[in-house]
Amino acid sequence: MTDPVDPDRPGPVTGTGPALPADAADAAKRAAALRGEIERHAYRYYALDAPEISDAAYDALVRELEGIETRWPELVTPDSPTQRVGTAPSQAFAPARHAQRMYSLDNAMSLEELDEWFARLGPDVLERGCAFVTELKIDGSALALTYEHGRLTRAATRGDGVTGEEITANVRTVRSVPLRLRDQARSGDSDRSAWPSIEVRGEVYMSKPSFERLNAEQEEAGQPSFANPRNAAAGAVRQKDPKVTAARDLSTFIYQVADPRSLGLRSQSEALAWLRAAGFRVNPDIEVCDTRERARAFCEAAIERRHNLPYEIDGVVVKVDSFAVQDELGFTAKAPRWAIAFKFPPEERTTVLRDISVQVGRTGALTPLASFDPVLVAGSTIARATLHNADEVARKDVRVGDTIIVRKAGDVIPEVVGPVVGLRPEDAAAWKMPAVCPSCHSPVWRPPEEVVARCTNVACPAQRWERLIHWAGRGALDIEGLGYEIVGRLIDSGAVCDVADFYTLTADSLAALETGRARKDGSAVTLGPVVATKIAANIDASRERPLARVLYGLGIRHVGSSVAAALAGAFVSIERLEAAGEEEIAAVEGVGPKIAASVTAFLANPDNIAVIRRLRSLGVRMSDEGRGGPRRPQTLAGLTFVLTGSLEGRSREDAGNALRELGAKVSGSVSAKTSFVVAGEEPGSKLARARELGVRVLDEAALEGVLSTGEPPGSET
Ligand code: 3BA
Repeated sequence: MTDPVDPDRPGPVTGTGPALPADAADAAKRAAALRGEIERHAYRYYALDAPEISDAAYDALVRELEGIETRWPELVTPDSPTQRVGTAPSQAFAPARHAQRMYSLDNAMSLEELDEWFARLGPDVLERGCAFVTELKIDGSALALTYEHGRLTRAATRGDGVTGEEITANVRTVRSVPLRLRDQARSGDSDRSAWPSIEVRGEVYMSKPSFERLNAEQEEAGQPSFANPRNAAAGAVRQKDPKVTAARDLSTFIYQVADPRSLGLRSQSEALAWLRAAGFRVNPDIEVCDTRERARAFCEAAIERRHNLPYEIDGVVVKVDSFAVQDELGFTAKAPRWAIAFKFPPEERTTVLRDISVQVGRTGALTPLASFDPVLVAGSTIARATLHNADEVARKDVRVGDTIIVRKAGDVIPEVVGPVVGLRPEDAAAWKMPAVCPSCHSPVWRPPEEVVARCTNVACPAQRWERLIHWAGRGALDIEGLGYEIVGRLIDSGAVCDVADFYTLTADSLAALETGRARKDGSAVTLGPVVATKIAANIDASRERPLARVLYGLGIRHVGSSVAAALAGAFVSIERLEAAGEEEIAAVEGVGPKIAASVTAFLANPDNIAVIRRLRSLGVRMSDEGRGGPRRPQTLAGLTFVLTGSLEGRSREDAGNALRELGAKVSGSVSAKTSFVVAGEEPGSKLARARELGVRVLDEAALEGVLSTGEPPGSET
């Protein structure tokens, strides 16, 4: 679903969707109805993972509500779905005292310890047919949510269990956190004020895919990556600016009602069902176990299952189901006796560190990389891991020749835990960041306050290589065929030095490029006309990419793809961005002073300006002017279109660009991955192929419908 609060999302699209209500009274009614409906769909999407309507349709509802709230600001309520971001950034975090203490959990570090816990419960409890609830132990950050009169009034971290930090503004941006409780969960009369004050607890976490995406973005922006999803989530809820939290794609699983008896609940399983009905996201992967054997089996099975889940877990929490039995068992000084955290054995392996090499990034950042004997860890073989920076190498004190412990952070990213010092060879020397760049031998410089050392040479071939690759990459100008090999060859041959040079290449000059391989007779193998023609066409097509991609492709520090989109939306053409002052840039939603300074510095550099001038003279557009204003919502993202035959109203190229602007991919050939084929007059073989593969076919009218509304084709076409 397109994020209704994404700071990068363009504002309401005027001229589409329902007209505004006639007067304030109608508007109030419509806004209330929209809020109810949006909440219902958000609940279905975020809590139940079962959306009823398309993302685009959902967006349309949010947009309509935004439109009404813009026209009648007095109708904005703090719990409106449009208000997830908007509260002023908090200063520090105020202390938040918990209504009931948040205990910790005792750990069982093995199945034996789990059995000991069962034994400690005592025969009385077990003989009375005690049931257990087993819950996956989400590896996130504990969270307490307070609702008054059914409305979210406070969110807090656990802190020391008595007092946490107040992080309400940030948590409001997490879309699985309901701003209002669902009425279905409340027994009795319909008056909202009849809700008792309620506190619930759970875990806020970042999914594995979101974590990987975040780290990729951090890298793109030249920022340090996060070690694991737990740190990323904990950091995200403690941001000064809720917009940053909003951009982090956090989720929640709620598992506890602080005072369940006040709601008439009698067991943990009832509490979980209540939480789900009240609108919270509750992990479905729980089991009510009649015997300890079943609970034990759930724990054992989870050791294997953990790798297949989209979020990280670090164990299983086993709880006595009945609150009556829980009350009998009570608490120790720090934890309930009626619950235990079964912790997974860590998946760590040892291997031998063979080398610490240094990689040069496109911004010149030097990153130490550990190479070790391949080992199988948590389901896959690893042989390399980043050591992030020199401080990290020093802190871990890993040396070439060391036996090292390796694991996977978040079960995906290889990580060096540290050396086994007892096995260190006598001659192993501490590692130092080289004083010169491994690629160009220019001096390395590390600013006093920074952890990252950089090659100081802008003309460094390794940096240049990475910069050129970045320009051609997926999120940037997306020029298929320009990978490491060919770009490397183009640099070596002297054909390409900066990104503008790509646009001086022709099919002929590319065809003659030597690939570095030789035939038996010693003659050089060249790229050849077929591949060359394709690449030349791809380069040509990239001239028309939207401004956001160009800005991202330039590789300005701190300008990742979402910042690039914000800048493109605000300035529309590179000329206007060049003309803008630093303050004006800093004022753009989602930008800010640090990014603005970086953009201004980039544009103040005559070399960069020269490249931009050349790009322009070589036909790269760098402007969204005449493309229907600011960037349109990417409602067709993830869909692939193929155009065939001639269209009456516009050229195929034009239609392709219009589809791309809505986020679609436009391809030249039909495959099983094609979402839609648009068939004009005299379509030819692509239409036949589409029929063969069962790919849906649109006529020109349907295409125009898609382009004007921005909605993906409905199921009727
Ligand atoms: N259940 C963490 N504590 C949990 C309510 C008790 C508890 C947890 C849990 C104390 C998870 C300690 C912090 C805390 C709420 C105190 C879970 C998880 N149950 N499923 C028994 O998934 N990480 N953590 N949280 N109160």
